[in-house]
Amino acid sequence: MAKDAPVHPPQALSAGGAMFGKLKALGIDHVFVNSGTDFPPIIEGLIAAGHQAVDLPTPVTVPHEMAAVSMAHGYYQMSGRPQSVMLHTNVGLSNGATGAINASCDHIPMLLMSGRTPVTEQDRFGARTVPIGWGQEMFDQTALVREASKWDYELRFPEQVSGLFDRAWAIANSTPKGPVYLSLPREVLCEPTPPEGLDAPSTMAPVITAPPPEVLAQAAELLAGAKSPLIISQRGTGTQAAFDALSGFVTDWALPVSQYWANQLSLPLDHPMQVGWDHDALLEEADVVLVINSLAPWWPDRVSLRPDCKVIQLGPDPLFSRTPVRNFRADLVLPGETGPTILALISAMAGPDRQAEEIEARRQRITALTTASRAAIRSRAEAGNRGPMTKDWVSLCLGEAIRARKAATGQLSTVYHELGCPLLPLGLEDHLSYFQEPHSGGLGWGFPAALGAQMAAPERLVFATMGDGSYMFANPTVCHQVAEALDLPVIVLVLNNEEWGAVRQSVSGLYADGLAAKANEVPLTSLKPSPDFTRTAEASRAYTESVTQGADLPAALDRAIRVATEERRQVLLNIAIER
Ligand SMILES: Cc1ncc(C[n+]2csc(CCOP(=O)(O)OP(=O)(O)O)c2C)c(N)n1
Ligand SMILES: [Mg+2]
Repeated sequence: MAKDAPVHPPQALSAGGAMFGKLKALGIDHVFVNSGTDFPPIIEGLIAAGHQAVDLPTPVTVPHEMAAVSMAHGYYQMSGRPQSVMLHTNVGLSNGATGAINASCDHIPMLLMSGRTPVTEQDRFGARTVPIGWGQEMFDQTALVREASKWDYELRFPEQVSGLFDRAWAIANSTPKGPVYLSLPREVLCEPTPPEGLDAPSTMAPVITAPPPEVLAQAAELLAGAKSPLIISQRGTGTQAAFDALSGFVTDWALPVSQYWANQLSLPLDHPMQVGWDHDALLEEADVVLVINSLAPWWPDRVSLRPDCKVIQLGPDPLFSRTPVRNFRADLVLPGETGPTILALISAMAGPDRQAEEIEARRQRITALTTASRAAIRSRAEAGNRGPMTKDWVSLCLGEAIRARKAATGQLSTVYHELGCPLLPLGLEDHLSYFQEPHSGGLGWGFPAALGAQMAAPERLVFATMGDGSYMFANPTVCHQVAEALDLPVIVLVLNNEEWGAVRQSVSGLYADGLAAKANEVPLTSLKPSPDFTRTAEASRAYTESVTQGADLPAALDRAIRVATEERRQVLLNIAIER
């Protein structure tokens, strides 16, 4: 933020102001804020800190809490830099709770804070003034997000700011990473804070775990000796280095990789070992399965493993200890940050012998399989070029636009997906090119997460693709306002089928021959009449188009990309999708 001329001599900052400098010292660039009447010491303190020329993070005003938390989520995904979020008491926190559940599920570190309504009724600076002081008091405010937090506490005394923030930061960044929560009572925020430690980075280092070398060696032996191996990877490779290395490694050893329900890309979609999503047949014959950071690597009710199959689980929390029931086999576990652990496993594979002939035979078999499946995906997507069109057709066109842009200018793209563009027809190639909603599925995440990602990577093209239901969950007026305020030229694709299609499909999935499967109108799923979403976006001066015919989509995408890159203006395409 802009700093006014320093005022001398500096006054001790209140805890409300001191927090900001501390956040910056911890390496936090932004505080995503939705403020309230408990914020006077925070806002007053922020200005005072500016007057004292304290180095501060950029405060970002976000008019809904779900958007604020999800922006921090997207920012971290793109940059690897944890951010902070500051909300208003219990009511602001409950609006942000779904975002915290999503962040926790996706292992996204962040410092989540909300004010606590004054506990005192009089005779103390900061005490209650208006009826909400009583109305917003809770016995256990933290309970709203405790299950989504790795650690939580309340700031009890102003001199705790530095130490507690160090601890919060170090725990959030420890393996497995995740949100931490601190509540901030108004009276404490009003008190002067001793300066010690406020301008220093954390005195505590995060705990980064790594698998023991002997377990890595065992895993490498298993994988090298496998006749029918399978890798399942849902949450990406963690780092660019691991993304590149995995690609070469699975070619070298002819290891098929399934991206079943993936919410990040682990392997380029045109890679010969990339078997897509439908892995049941390979899984049933597998003798060794390597599960890379996958919460739900297969559908246990549909597919069973061979009794002698060995499963290796790799990732920041291989047993997903925060999930109450998850009984996937784990004969060997490789705990650690995904990127370095993949690299360590690849190094360990230099040890065992290779069955060269077997590997070559497998390579040919898997390559034939994936060549055929890519052709099938493409022709199915092409068949969706109708009016209204299929989501697969939108993915195919978007993928082509993204590759054309990269070829012409070198510009990279990222696609956010929330019931939006399906992964496989996109044909994406790059690390960080794809993010789907976390497996917690708290909708309303995609649009604001894309805004956060665009903030972190202004040089990228960022597409927020989502269903019409998901778009409405995202508080679209809020997201468009933020996009305009922060000059974020995100391209929004609303895949509009005028319904909650996923809910309808879930009914006919469970009751295949049931009444809903045969009904024309399924109760509790219609979103008709569909609002004219272009006008919601135009209210914040977005460039918009409605696309009803599949054949018109490629040109509309070209125009969208031109507006976003040349005018740096947000775009919304309202795309008619068949039911
Ligand atoms: C916050 C939240 N509320 C409700 C749901 C339940 N839910 C899951 S999918 C879905 C429908 C999504 O509709 P849309 O975005 O239009 O995608 P479509 O399936 O129609 O393509 C709903 C309501 C959820 N996941 N999250
Ligand atoms: Mg829909």
